[in-house]
Amino acid sequence: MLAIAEPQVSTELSAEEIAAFNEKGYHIQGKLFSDEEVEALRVHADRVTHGFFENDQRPDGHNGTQKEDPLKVIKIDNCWKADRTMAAAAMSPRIGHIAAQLLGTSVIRMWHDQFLHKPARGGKVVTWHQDWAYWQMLAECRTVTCWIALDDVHPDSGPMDYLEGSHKLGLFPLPKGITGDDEQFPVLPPDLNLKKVPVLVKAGQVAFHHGLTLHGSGRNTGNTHRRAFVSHVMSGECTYKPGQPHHNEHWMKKHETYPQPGERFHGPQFPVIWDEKVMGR
Ligand SMILES: O=C(O)CCC(=O)C(=O)O
Repeated sequence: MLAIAEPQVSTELSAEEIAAFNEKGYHIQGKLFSDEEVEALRVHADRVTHGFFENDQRPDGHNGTQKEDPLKVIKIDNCWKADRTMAAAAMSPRIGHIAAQLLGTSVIRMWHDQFLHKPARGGKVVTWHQDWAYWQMLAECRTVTCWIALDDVHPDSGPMDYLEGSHKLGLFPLPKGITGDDEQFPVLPPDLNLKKVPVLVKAGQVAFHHGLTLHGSGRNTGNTHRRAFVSHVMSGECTYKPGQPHHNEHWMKKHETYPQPGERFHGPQFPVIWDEKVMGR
């Protein structure tokens, strides 16, 4: 396991950066993970993809391999359970501290992580969506997605695009094709006249977005992989609202401790990754 040393870089945000996140719905952070850490994450993500697990637990979900479909966007959920290096990154206090400042809260819990691999010259379209649309078992939209780039992202590698300010427009209906299986990017409604911002980041940088920010990504037509390790996190204030199925609901009930409807999330499925009282400097 690679020890992801803490702290390595400053994670203190300025008031201007927080105000810009509230205005635009995203925040692009400089390099939070070193080249050595990124390389370790690539190696460990590859191991998990091929079924080599360090722990006695498996990830919570794996959508298949590129052997079945070379264009497939590989998605593996909750790698943190299977691999200690991936756990250290998904639950890094660097991520937790920044997320806490963006959400204006003192406690951050893991919602779930996801390794995403859009292969070179492949990887279909991830259609426009809002993360919280899939997470209605969280009663409050107090979430941030922290997208850790494991490769430099180029204009032709199928970068994620944000629609700036879309988080202020409320919840849109759930789209079809979220799984990265679309052939083409759907045309945006003409009245959605928002700036499209491509996330062109270097490996080790982290892009943070609000749970209501519309985003998606096109095909990877380039010659390089586009891998990302994503830590989806929530405020410690979030409460459980049953109704819409989610894999977390199934897995949380495998433990002795999990929230009842209306209670705050707690229990081993949702580890605390930042607590200002304990970890704040
Ligand atoms: O990486 C992508 O193309 C999409 C990622 C995404 O939808 C997310 O992390 O919420």
